[in-house]
Amino acid sequence: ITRRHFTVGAAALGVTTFNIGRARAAEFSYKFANNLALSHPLNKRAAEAAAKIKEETGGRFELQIFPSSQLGSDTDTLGQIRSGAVDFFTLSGLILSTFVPAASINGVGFAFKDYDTVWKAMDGKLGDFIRAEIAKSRTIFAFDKQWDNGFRQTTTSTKPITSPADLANLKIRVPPAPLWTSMFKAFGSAPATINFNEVYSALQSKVVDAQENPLAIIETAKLYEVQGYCSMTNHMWDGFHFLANRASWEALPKDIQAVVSKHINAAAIAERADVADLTKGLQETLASKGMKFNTVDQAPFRDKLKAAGFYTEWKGKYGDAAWAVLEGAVGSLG
Ligand code: X2X
Repeated sequence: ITRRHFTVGAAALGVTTFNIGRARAAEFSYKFANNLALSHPLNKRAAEAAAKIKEETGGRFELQIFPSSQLGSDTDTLGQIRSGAVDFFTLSGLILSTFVPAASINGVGFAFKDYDTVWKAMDGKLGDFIRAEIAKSRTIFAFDKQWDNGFRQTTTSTKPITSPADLANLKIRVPPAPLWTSMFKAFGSAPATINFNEVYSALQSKVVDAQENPLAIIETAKLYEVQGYCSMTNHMWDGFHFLANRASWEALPKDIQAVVSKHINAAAIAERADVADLTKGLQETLASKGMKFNTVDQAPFRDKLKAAGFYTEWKGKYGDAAWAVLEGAVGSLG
């Protein structure tokens, strides 16, 4: 909370400086919030895009980036993007599902086998379907290109996860989204919903013994400091929608909108490649920091979810039409 007030205060100070005579302030100064460390490729590419947008608009548009949940947790920030208190927000589709239920559909357990399938789906019919559902909210919409979070792996402080039985009764942190809780309940775990900005301390203080995230986050959020095992479960692919508050967006002149969307979508594509590059070397890097890695056979994990009725339940929730779009992209899940 202290940090948050500090940041907002600093932004306000910038405005004050302008009032007492700084040469030129941006005509449009828009806030972009996200939950990741500055070192994550998402923030590096967003900063680069911000510089390009500033240049190409002749300084008329300024993108102010607030990393590391500085403006609040994901749950708080979802409220802020809906009200317009923030203008842009990168959010996992799964968390967005608390407002737009269909947006979690790409997170169904073990749906995606690889990145080729992911980007074909998310830049194609499945992504178009999700973006149309988001747009129906009228208050927010998602830019065309999704940013990568990654394939999620399971870390613990206690033991490696080698079979579904290892997940039984595990106190595992999950992000605030029903699909996550449902999936880990299907495994017999004891999932605890915790926003990302509290994950490090929850692991450190042993409120939970486990969490799951892509390697790029395990590295940039330093989760390896508080987790000893990393099991390559690849149980879900998760990505960030670059969300905009519609009223904020419509307040921009068309030429500025065009420059902003061009650079933001290009940054998303660049970020995907960055995450892929970073991820390649991370198993080795994290192992050198002491994490113990293991691979898993996914088949028994899928079977466990099937037997628990997980796929049937979620097919029912999304509806046959949406489920057909998902299966059209990833193959049969039944
Ligand atoms: O909260 C998480 O674990 C994170 C960072 O992966 C998401 O944004 C869903």
